[in-house]
Amino acid sequence: MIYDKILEKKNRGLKQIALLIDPDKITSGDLNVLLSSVNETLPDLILVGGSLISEKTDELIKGIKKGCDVPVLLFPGSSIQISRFADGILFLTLLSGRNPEFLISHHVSSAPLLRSSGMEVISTGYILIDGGKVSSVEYMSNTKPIPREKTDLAVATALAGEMMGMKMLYLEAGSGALTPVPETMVGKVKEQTDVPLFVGGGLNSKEKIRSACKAGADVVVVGNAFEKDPGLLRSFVETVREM
Ligand code: 1GP
Repeated sequence: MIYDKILEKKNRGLKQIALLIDPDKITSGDLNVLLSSVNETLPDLILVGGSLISEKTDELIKGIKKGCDVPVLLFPGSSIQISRFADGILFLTLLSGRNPEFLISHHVSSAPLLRSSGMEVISTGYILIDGGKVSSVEYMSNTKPIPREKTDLAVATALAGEMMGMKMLYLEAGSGALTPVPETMVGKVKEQTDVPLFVGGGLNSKEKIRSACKAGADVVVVGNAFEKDPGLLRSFVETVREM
């Protein structure tokens, strides 16, 4: 099971890196470059998802599965972004928001399909933090992010998610965030919770990745930086392995 592996690495104190691929943003040329780099560097996870529904998702996942053995998890923007070709799904609940669509509606709509697909479903508390500009998540979900300085609110939200039984937590500054989730916030959430902690949004340099890991992220997620330069994968994976 993918979750067991994530947990096991976390418990051994190993930092992990997930490569996020947006089906609408990747070209087949870039995918080939990325996949050959994936096979050399072996990131821990590949996440597939974006803000819009893409007809390319199935083909993209089939291509990834054919080209490498890294587990592929869906990172869906809504219940209709599900592909049965993935190994599993981050079953996201947008805990920072107050929009019932993203707290329960999409879950109900997609549950029967997920059950029949047989894919691994990993319940994940998704917490949006202000990353310095309006993110796609904020806009599409019609919810407000937690302000950057409200560490106590982020901690309380994360705690609530863990108490509700969520198996992982995800602090998200939004794709292309101007500033990643503040280190103090990552640190405090880490201090107060036990489940694996994902951190993503705006992690576009080795320094930022190192800081997120040091602050307490168990898994760092990178999307944009690889879209701009697939060649960065190697140095980012190496940075995480050196932690
Ligand atoms: C996943 O949204 C992030 O959490 C990815 O952010 O595209 O900025 O790396 P970037």
